[in-house]
Amino acid sequence: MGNTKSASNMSQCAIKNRRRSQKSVSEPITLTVVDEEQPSRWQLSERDLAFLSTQTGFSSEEILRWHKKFFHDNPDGRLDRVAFRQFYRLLRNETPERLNDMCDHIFRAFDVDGNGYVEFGEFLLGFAISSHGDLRSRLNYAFECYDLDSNGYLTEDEIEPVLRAMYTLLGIKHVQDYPPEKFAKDLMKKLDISQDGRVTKDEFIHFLMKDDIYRNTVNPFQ
Ligand SMILES: [Ca+2]
Ligand SMILES: [Ca+2]
Repeated sequence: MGNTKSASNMSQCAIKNRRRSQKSVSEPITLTVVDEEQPSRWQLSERDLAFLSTQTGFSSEEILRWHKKFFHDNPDGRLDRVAFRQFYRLLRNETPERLNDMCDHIFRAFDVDGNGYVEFGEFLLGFAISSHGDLRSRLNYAFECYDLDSNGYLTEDEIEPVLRAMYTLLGIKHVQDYPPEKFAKDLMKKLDISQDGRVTKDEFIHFLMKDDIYRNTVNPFQ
């Protein structure tokens, strides 16, 4: 690594439980890379690397490449919404017109601690899980995209605008044939088993694990 900084100055990985919906059975462990003293000159220790590698499945070399690119493009080590759009767009083969609206919802899913920024650890873990994770893990991230107020439940008025962004992402042309508000109503009926007007993460994941027709439109992480 060639890193001569003392261990106390190096980045520290802090494992945090997600702040949302504590009862889900599929809560992923996540991490934040923190260096309060020198946020613009973060370094990854061997320990950080090993931890990130275990969590994401990326090799140390891959993580170092990500790290270099991330900090080159974002010297303060974190992405706000605008920077997130620009960086995330590099990874998805979509035009900005299709991706931008959905990007803001994906941002919310990646910003696990809800501080308004996606830090390097959040980004790497979010990207790894949402693109390479198993279906349950990807749906776990998808749920966070829909939970606009991050209270652990979905309501119909949260589902509709995110579906609208999904229509744009998917390039669905004849929106009037099956408008997002109608889709949201139908989806809500399928999801809300207990019929109390709100959908838990377990209900969301359970239904979409089984129904690939709905899933193909609902899940941004195919
Ligand atoms: Ca964050
Ligand atoms: Ca909610």
